[in-house]
Amino acid sequence: MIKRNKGLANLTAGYLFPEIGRRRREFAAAHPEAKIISLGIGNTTEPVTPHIDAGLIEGARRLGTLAGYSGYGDEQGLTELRERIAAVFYDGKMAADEVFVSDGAKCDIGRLQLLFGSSVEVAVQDPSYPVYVDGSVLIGAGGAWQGTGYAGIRYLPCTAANDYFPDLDLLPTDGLVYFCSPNNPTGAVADRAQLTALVEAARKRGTVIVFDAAYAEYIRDPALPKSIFEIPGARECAIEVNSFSKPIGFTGVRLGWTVVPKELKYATGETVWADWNRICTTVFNGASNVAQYGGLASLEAAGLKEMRDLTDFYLGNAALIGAALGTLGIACIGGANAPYLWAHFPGEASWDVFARILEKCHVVTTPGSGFGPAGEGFIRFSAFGHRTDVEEACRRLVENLR
Ligand code: PL4
Repeated sequence: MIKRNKGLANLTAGYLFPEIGRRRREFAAAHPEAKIISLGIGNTTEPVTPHIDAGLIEGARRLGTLAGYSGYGDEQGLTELRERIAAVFYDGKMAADEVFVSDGAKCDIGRLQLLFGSSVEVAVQDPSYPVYVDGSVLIGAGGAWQGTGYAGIRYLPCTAANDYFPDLDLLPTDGLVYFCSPNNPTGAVADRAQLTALVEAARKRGTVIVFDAAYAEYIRDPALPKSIFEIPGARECAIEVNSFSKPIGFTGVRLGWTVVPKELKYATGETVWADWNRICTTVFNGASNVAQYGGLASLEAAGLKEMRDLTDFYLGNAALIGAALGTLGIACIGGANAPYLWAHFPGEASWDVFARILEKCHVVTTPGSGFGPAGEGFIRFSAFGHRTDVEEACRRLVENLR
């Protein structure tokens, strides 16, 4: 009989977010009267804003006309969109052909593993978005489960003790490090000095940084970098993944991009850019053309204003959650330049706190341990929700967790 992919066999548990959905459904079935509010999965809730929606509608309308119809497009994305992304998010510092439009950051994180194969040593911030670890395990680079983590993954603890920035002496040599800022799940944002140190360390060790900037548009402090490519030397050692999901509510529409600079090379001298182009043209057929017209509209002046207003709205939710946790005396970080808050429940297991909040408040959260061993004892609160739901969730937290 056919053999199972060893990477799949190595995965110990189900993917975190479906597990949260399963526990929520189980609770709802047992308590049909409960009006459950989710501050769990980071899923956008507000309607697509008018100018951007008009871009989507116009994209769909064109497809119904002889002159405007288009079939398969370039796998790398519409030239106009690549140019706009390069201009708006990278100030023209990255060339349009270094921008590869995708169907989302998560999908690109999965495909990126093909560049480096199963023998690369992988490091992740601990805690981190689970796709970095699970994707590495799937491709065979993660190794076997060893109690609290995978043998082939280097977990770089990011805790209050190190200001949520890893010890760079732990970076692998000639390996891969996933780095997310603003961070999911902690909401911590690396400053310029920290990212400069990261780039210097990566270059010294021949390690590639996969920088996940999916929440960059939530940064309000102008001193904080939104892209790794603001840091000198990053062109030689970094790839950036990004997304339209959280800035404009395209979680369901599906649109993102990855930037691969042409200076990034393998030990053998070939460019990573050429291989990424090969992978994209081989196992990807391009993002939806309708989605790309929506993306283009978001990068016009009216769209950028809507993006700012929408991210302000979710940051307003984050402020409410932060205030509620403050009233309860629960220590937390994040929420100021990120849509997540990371709350500490010392001495308690994350899944136990998750269950307590669900039972007492009928509020779904995400257990910190699902993001890595250093997440044990923490709970992530997501700021994605309708304002009335967030207000009600905060009221319940304050009343029932005292
Ligand atoms: C649940 C750091 C959320 N089913 O929408 P994409 O693919 O462009 O971006 C996904 C993504 C990429 N990078 C980071 C992220 O946090 C996310 C989305 N994460 C969360 O609650 O942590 C949604 C999770 C979704 C998933 O598995 O991604």
